[in-house]
Amino acid sequence: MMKIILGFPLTVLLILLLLLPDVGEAIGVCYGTNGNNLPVASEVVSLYKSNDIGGMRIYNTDGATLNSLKGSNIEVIMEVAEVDIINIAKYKKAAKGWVKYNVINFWPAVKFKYISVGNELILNNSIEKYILQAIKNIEAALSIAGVGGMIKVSTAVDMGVLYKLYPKRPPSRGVFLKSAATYLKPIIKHLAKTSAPLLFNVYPYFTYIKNKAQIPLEYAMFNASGTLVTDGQYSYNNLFDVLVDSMYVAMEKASSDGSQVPIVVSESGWPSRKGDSANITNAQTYNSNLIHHVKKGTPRRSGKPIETYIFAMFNENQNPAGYERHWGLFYPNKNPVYPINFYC
Ligand SMILES: *[C@@H]1O[C@H](CO)[C@@H](O)[C@H](O)[C@H]1NC(C)=O
Ligand SMILES: *[C@@H]1O[C@H](CO)[C@@H](O)[C@H](O)[C@H]1NC(C)=O
Ligand SMILES: CC(=O)N[C@H]1CO[C@H](CO)[C@@H](O)[C@@H]1O
Repeated sequence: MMKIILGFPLTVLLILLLLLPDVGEAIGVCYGTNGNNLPVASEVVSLYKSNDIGGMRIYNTDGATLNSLKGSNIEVIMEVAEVDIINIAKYKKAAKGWVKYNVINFWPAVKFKYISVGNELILNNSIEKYILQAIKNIEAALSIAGVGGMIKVSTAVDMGVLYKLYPKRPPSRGVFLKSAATYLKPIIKHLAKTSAPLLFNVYPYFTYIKNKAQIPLEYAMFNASGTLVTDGQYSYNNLFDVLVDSMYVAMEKASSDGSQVPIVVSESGWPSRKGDSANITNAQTYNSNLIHHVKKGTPRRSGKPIETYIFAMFNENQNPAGYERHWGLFYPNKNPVYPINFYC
């Protein structure tokens, strides 16, 4: 009898614990620095902490940022800048230097999770042919430094690498453009071998504004209960899942072991001003729904949370004029553009 009386609340407690969200696990925010009025790095890191943002993507190797991140427990995606890629691909010594200076100097006080060799460099770029070798040289340098396999190395791609995205093609017909496949096939094969994810910048916003006649706004913002597209056994009620699953299919087609490579959503967001369907309500709706949605995975990877980084932390006044200056969750004065809860 006693056991049952004691056991009951314990069971309830356990169930409650299981129901608790894995706080801050899957959500990060991109710290873009294309503004001349942004807070200093130490204040930015404090802002991440006070908002329980557990991940940060940075597009540089700024020493002040890395020093501020020490001991913060924030997981970091750091970038190998475009200008450094060719050297790092050509010279193992350059890779070793980069790793020593930017990683080992701060490790393990800074929790580097991924290193992205470039951002959106596949297609139309003379550097794309160096990306895989740069990935390999950075990995070798990490190994020599004793942290091999602890920090995964990858690259970030945009939606432009996919051939005729939805609404032209359903996810099952997802495939890389030929010119992108040349570079991505060996990269995917390599990522499967190293158990690293592909970093994918996913913007339902762009697909929506280009196809408004076919895609009602609610489907772009996770706000629809109906079906946007039925694709064999899979049924989609939002555009984000369509785009991510198109990429999964393309990766499977590109390499026999492509299905082993997970996707990390390395950017996604919605502007709050100065663009088609860009206002605070829509941005808040998209980003809060995104935070909840990614816990559930996509139809083709159901139940598998997608690690996701929202673009971006701040409105950046040195981006091209228009909506590109209004992706931020915060104004440069650190006030929120709209309330958003990173707990789910
Ligand atoms: C390459 O760049 C040109 C000019 O900027 C653009 O028109 C074209 O769509 C791009 N191609 C791809 C595949 O991104
Ligand atoms: C935001 O835009 C949507 C249409 O995209 C519109 O329905 C809504 O009223 C707008 N909200 C505000 C606050 O302007
Ligand atoms: C119609 C509808 O479902 N609206 C919801 C869209 O998403 C926001 C943010 O989660 C909700 O507050 C709305 O109720």
